[in-house]
Parts: sequence; C-alpha cells; structure tokens
Amino acid sequence: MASSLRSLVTDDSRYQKCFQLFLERSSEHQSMRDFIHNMLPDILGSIGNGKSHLNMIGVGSGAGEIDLEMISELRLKHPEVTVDNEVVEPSGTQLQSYRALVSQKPGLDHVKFSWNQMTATEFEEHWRAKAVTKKADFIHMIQMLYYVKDPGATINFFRSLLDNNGKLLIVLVSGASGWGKLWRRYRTHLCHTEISQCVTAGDITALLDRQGVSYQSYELPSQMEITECFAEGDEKGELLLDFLTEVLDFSKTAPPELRAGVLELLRHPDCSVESGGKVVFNNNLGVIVVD
Ligand code: CQA
Repeated sequence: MASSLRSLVTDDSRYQKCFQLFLERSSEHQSMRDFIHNMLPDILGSIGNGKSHLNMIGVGSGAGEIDLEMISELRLKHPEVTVDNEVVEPSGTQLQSYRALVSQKPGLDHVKFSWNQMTATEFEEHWRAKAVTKKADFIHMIQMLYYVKDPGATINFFRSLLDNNGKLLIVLVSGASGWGKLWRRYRTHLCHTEISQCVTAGDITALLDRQGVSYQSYELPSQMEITECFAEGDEKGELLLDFLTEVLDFSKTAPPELRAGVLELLRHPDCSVESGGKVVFNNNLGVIVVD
C-alpha cells in the first residue's frame, strides 16, 4: 500500500528548507567527515594499482562538500595522479553550488570535472547509449539509493563500471537507526514507493549476501536532535517532522492517530535517547564498500 499523503520530495523548496535544518540539527556531515578522514584513506590506498590517472564517479553529489573532501584524501594517497570526476546530480541548484565550490577551492588543478545534470537512471541510459568503455576506480553513492526504482539494479549497473581494483562506496541510514525502526512500523503509511524507497544499509548487505558479492561494512554513529518536533505548532519542529516522515505538512495532513503514533515512536527508546530535556534521534549511518 502506498501512502495517500503527499511526499515532501514533490516540493523542492520545502525539501531544501527541511534538509538545511536537518544538517544544522544532525551530525550527518560530521559523521561522514570522520569516516572520510579516518577510514577512507585505507580504502582509497587500495585502488588504482599504480595508475597515473584515476576515474571517479559521484552519484547524487549534491553541493559537493563531501566529494571535495574525498578528493583531498585521494590526493594525499596518490599525490601524482590526475583525476577524471563524473558528477551525477539531478538538481541544477546543487550543481551550481558544487561548481562555485570548485572555483573557490585551490589545489584542484589535477581534477577534471564533468557535470551530468541527471538522475542515476538517466546517467545509466546515457552510458549504455554511448557504449562508453571507460572503467571507474572509485564510485560513491551517498544517501541516494532511496531515490531509484530498484536499488539492487542500480548497484549492479555501477558495479559493472568498476575496474579490477575499483571500489563502490554506498552510504545509507543503518537498519539499526531510528529511521530503520520508524520504517519497520510505518512504511506503508509513509513510504511513496513510486518516488522513494525506505531502504537501509542492512537491506543492501542482505541483497549483496544473496548475490554472493563481497563487501566491507561500517556503522557510523550519528545523531539528530528532534526536541522541537514535540512542541506543538513549532515551525522548526514541523520542518523536522516533514523530513523524518518525508511527508509534506505531516502535522497538518496526517490522520491524528498516525501523527500520535509517529510522535510516540520517535521519542521511544528504540529510536531516541532523552536526556536533559533533549530528544536525540539515532541517525546512525551504514557504509558499504563493494570491491
Ligand atoms: C530531494 C530529495 C532528496 C534530497 C534533496 C531533494 C536529499 C537531500 C537534498 N535534497 Cl527532491 N535527500 C537526503 C539527504 C540526506 C539524507 C537523506 C536524504 O540523509 C536520507 N534520509 C532518510 C530517508 C534522511 C536521513
């Protein structure tokens, strides 16, 4: 059963407001930065096999902040290489921010950026139509597999682009996170399966296990402060609730029992820790590295 509520994804300007507030209230980007600086260097060290040129693909790169940090670590591991970076991102606004960031940041002369304003599925169609034979050394898809029709098929396509030593990095919310708990209970009420999937890192590792594909996985601690969700009528609380449920104007449009049930689950110990008057939602991330 698909949700009869309207998906937040259908209103990009509201989505961006929710997303900016989410970034302020959560440690999502910091958790990714910690991973990039502590764990990623070893992963990047194992790619390339001594080549002087590396191909990279960022799928759903957003405004590029995280991509550029990965490129810096790549440079530290492989100081002499040049990099071809294909950026795949459907939002023109995000791509513009990414381009602006690149033009402001020194030390990127060794990187050639190719801008693909399109979805992952469109990129796949283009790649197949052009019969490109270029192979990739490093591909990342961070918090984006929710937005493809068939996450398994998308992973298989991008795996097929990997060179021998290549690595595919996937980041999704962890199955043990508050998101995983929320979706287990309310998937049918909240999920707009024609737009987005309630998929966790645990779902993907189960799928890779069934296919016999080998991978390494990591759990990254991350939190999101959601206290304002429980102050009735609080504007920021409503933005956070919309983001959590991915429903546009959740408080105003959800049936009262659903709203009450979701609010109760959000502050339940399965999803959150309450202390000092603050409610902190478990936003743990799952990272999967496929080789
Ligand atoms: C649209 C859809 C999704 C977006 C977006 C625009 C998005 C970020 C920015 N703009 Cl139309 N998605 C996103 C970003 C971070 C993130 C998640 C999604 O962590 C995953 N959510 C779980 C579904 C929240 C943790």
